[in-house]
Parts: sequence; structure tokens; C-alpha cells
Amino acid sequence: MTRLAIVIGLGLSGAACARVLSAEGWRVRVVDRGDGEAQRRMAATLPAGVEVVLGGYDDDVAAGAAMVCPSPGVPWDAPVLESARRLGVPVRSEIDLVFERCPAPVAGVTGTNGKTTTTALLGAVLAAGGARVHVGGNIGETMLDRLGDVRPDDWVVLELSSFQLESAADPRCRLATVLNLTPDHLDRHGTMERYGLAKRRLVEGADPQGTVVLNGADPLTRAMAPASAAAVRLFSPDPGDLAGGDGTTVAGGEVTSVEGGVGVPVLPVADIPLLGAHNVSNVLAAVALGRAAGIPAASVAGAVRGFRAVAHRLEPVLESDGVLWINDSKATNVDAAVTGLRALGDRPVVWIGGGGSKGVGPEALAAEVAARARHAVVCGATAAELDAALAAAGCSARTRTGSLAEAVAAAHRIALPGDAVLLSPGYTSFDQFSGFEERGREFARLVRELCAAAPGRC
Ligand code: UMA
Repeated sequence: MTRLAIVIGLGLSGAACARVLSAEGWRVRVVDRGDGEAQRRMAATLPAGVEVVLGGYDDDVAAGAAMVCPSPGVPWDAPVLESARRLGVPVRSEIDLVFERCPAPVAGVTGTNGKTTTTALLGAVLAAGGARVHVGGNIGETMLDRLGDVRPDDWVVLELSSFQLESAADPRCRLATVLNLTPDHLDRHGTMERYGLAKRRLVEGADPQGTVVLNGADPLTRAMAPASAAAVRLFSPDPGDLAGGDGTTVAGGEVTSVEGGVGVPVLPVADIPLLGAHNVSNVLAAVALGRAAGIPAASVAGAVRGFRAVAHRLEPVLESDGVLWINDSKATNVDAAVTGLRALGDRPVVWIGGGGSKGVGPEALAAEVAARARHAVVCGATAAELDAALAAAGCSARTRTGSLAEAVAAAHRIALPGDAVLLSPGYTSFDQFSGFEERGREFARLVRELCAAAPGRC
């Protein structure tokens, strides 16, 4: 009898599971709590024979199935998964199936912030060594349905979220990095400790023949070193943080790889084509991983020099009349927004923030905005709490709006030549948009529209 797999969630990840399991001969039923345009559009892409049930499911939906595959958005302890476990039905995520089937070595990148940039950069660095490279995971492209194209001597580079890591039974990476750890996703994981444990799975699961790269300047990720059976290298712009071991740092203005105690200069920090000190750290991590993979220093340097900002991460939209508009919509947590603000150095900033809550209080973000922004414009579901926290932090130059469109219009009135207007919200986009990409695209569209309508100002 054909085995039945239940896939929960008809997003990118669920659709990839459905396609692959169906091709492997499983009877597949996809269920989703939603019944909207997005799910229907996705359902139309599935092969004939895949059954789709939209608009909700019971907690015992996996009864009688041989496997249940939850999407990353389904909490790992959701009643539907607890019920499956009680019934003895194996719970396997897309990323779990990727690790089981991938014929090539995997390089895994996690951390609270910088994952996407570092993943894309590492892909470029490994490709500079001459291998075929496949980049995917949380970055927005599934990997399970692309494994047919992967050969054993390729590299697979995966951006891995805490959701994906907690669902992977054996995340065996040849190269692995945890970039940093700051409060995020507490609505899902409950505590920082549980969030950190999910990230640490990448270190614990790393291939003992491989290399784990950890942030020497971040105590929480650095403390993960003993969990690794693989060689550990640290990265930090401060050579002191390497504690005499191997890794990457900055020495004499050069990104330097320390190998067997000897410093190998890779490229001048001034050649890094990305904004902000945090991106120096991302480059240090990618360089450490590239050197661990045996990529020549000159090839690594070439890949870094040729790299450009990933969309929605401190991405310049336009500069006109002395005002630089920057889309950092991917900053969906406090730390990322703080990093965005700091990346602009001394330039006066009109900051736009606010959005959907993830259970992290506004105080830390408000303190940073009060200290750095010339003016704060808040919008979205958390506008009121953020506005109150800004007032308490002593920020008097602030404007409270509703929608992103109102916020952009307000910033347009407020901005002066020499300012940067930075959308770096510190919150999710889900109060107004389908994701940070849609929010970023809408920001860029509004900016262009306003500037075209008022050419004297822009
Ligand atoms: N759904 C249910 N039941 C639930 C939860 C969701 O039925 O309990 C349904 C929703 O109605 C929706 C579908 O599941 O139709 C969406 O599934 P999903 O939220 O898992 O999203 P996917 O489209 O499958 O995208 C997922 C990742 N999403 C999440 O982790 C929330 C994407 O990361 C990832 O790029 C993609 O797989 C490919 O691997 C996005 C993300 O926001 C970028 N990640 C978080 C982050 O970066 O902070 C972790």
C-alpha cells in the first residue's frame, strides 16, 4: 500500500516537500490553516495527485500517516505535532530531509542577524574556488526540490533559521557558523536559552572532519565552542578575541586569516563594498569558512570585492537633494535595527520603525534610537508602545503615524539635505505586509513615487 505523508503548511517549504515526496512515490496530502490567494496559487503549482486541504486541520490530522512534514512556521511543539508523536508518526521537516539526502558537503550559516548576507557571500567565496555552489534555505529558496541537480563535489550553502535547526535531527555540516545571538523569536521559543539551544544544534551536529566558525566577540556564540566535535575557529575585528588561536581578524587595516599562528592578509577592510561594522564581521566569518575550505586567499578577496548588498539589507534606494533613502526592511528585530542605525556612523538619521511584535519589549530599541536618530517616525501595530518608550528614553523629535505610507510621507517632510532616511523597523512586517520583502519593495516604491512627485525636494 502506498504510504501517506501529511505536509502541514502550503508555503515554499511545504510545496517543496509535496513535490519531492510525490515524485518519490508517496501519497501526499497538504493541509493549511489558511485558505487564501497565496495558498491557492501555490496549490496550482503542485503535481497532479497531491491532495490539498485548505482552511484548517484537526490536531490528529496525521493519524494513519507514515510521516508528517511541518513547514518552518509550524511551532515544533504545536499540538498537531505533539499528537503525531503520540501516535508514533515520524515528524520530518524539509531541512531534515535535505540533510538526509544531500550528496554534497553542506555549509550552514545561522545567527540572529547577518545570516542572509553571510550565506550569499559564502556562496560567492566557495564558487571562487571553482566548485558548483547551490545556495538556499531560510534565504528564501528551498533546497529539497533542487537536490536532483546537486553532485557530490558541489557545495550546498544553507541559511538556517532556529526554526529549521530545531527540526533537523542530524544537521551535519562540513562548514558551520553561528554569527551572533541576540533576542529574537521569543514568541516562538519562549526563552533566550531555548532559542540559543536551537542555534547550538548546528555546532553540535557539525561534521567532526569539518570546521565550526564562531564569533569571538559574542560571548553567547563563543561559549558554544565546547559543543563542537569539529575544529573551531573564531572571528572578530579585535585580534585579542582570537585568544591566540586560529581564525580571522583585522590587522593593520587588512582582513587577516590567522592560520597555524601565522597571519595571511586577505584584503584591505576599505575594499569591503558593504555598509557598516557588522558587515566587516560577516566578511570575517565568510573568509574563515572559505579558508577552511581551502580557497586561495586571492580568490576569497576577489569574491568579497565583487559582492553587493543583498536586497532589503541596508540597501540604498536613491540619493537625491542630499537625502539618502535606505531600505533595511530585513531588520525585523531589535539587534538588527540597532546595527542598521550604527552602520550609518555620524550621518544624521531620520529613522522609520515599528511593525508586528515578536514579544520583545521596545525599551532597548528606543534607547538606541533616542541616542542616534535626529528624528524618529513610528508606524504599524507597535507604534503606540514604541512612541511611549521613545518618550521615556528622552526622544522628543518623534512622529507617530499609522501605515508605512504615512511614515514615508512624514519622513519626506522631515528630511534635510545631508540626512539619511533609514527604514530599519526592529519589528516584523506581518501587521501590514506578507513579509519583509513586500515591506521593502513598498518602501522603495513610495520613496520613488514621492521623489518623482516632488522633484524639488528629491
Ligand atoms: N501554516 C499553517 N500552520 C501553522 C503555521 C503556518 O498551516 O501553524 C501555513 C500558513 O498558513 C502558510 C504556510 O504555512 O500558508 C507558510 O509556511 P511558512 O511560514 O513555514 O513559510 P514558507 O513559505 O514555507 O517559508 C519558509 C520560511 N518561513 C518561516 O520560517 C516562517 C522562510 O523563511 C524560508 O525562506 C522558506 O521556508 C524556504 O526555506 C522566512 C522567515 O521569515 C524568510 N524566516 C524567519 C526569519 O528569517 O526570521 C525564521
